Amino acid sequence: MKTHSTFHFQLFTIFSMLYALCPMLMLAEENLIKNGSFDEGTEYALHWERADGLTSFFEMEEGRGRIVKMDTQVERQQALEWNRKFKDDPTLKPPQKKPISKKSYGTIGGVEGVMLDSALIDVKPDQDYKLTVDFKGEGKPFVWIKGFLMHPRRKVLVDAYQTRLEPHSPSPTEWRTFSIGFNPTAKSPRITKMKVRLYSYWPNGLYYFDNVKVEEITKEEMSALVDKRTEVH
Ligand SMILES: [Ca+2]
Repeated sequence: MKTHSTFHFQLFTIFSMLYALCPMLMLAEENLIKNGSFDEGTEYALHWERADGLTSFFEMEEGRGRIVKMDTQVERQQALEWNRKFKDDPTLKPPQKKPISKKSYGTIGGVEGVMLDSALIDVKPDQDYKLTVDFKGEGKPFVWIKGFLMHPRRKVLVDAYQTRLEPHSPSPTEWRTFSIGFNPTAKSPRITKMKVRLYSYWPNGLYYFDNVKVEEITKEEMSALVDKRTEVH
């Protein structure tokens, strides 16, 4: 009998612990973007495109671990050439940045902009999502959600949906958190994959990103976010 009750007590303890852990486990699984904090990985952030070391950087910041920094004040030809070389061989050493004026439109920020993509994730049909990002910088970036569908004949993923988060009141020095709600399949039901694209352009300067998160939300949370978005614009 004694053994029996001990056994029950142990079961009870195990279930209580699991129950207490449950919200933590759910929170830990909530972010659909792999390595949204950029902290996983040794030399560079796993599950993200590689930063090229001239226009985009993985840097460490106290209290945040790894973050993404973008510099859009890089002479355009130099940035484009380096980008091509780096894609062919990411072990090459980045070149010294050529001096260029803050006001010049001959920068990468004046034309193409600087971008960095997450890995692709699955899209659920008719699911509302929330995109959140921490940001500070000298201008307003865009954080895109790019959606893709499988081309029925060519069997390749085709770009077919996009929406973007544009921080309404970013600060150059203080981290702030911004969110939007979105639903990739509301108007494009065949979308099956999506990714996040961090993007900065004008004015020329420095842009910083951290804690990129995409999570599933309820219809109620979605309406609240839509209302908030309408108020801002
Ligand atoms: Ca981080």
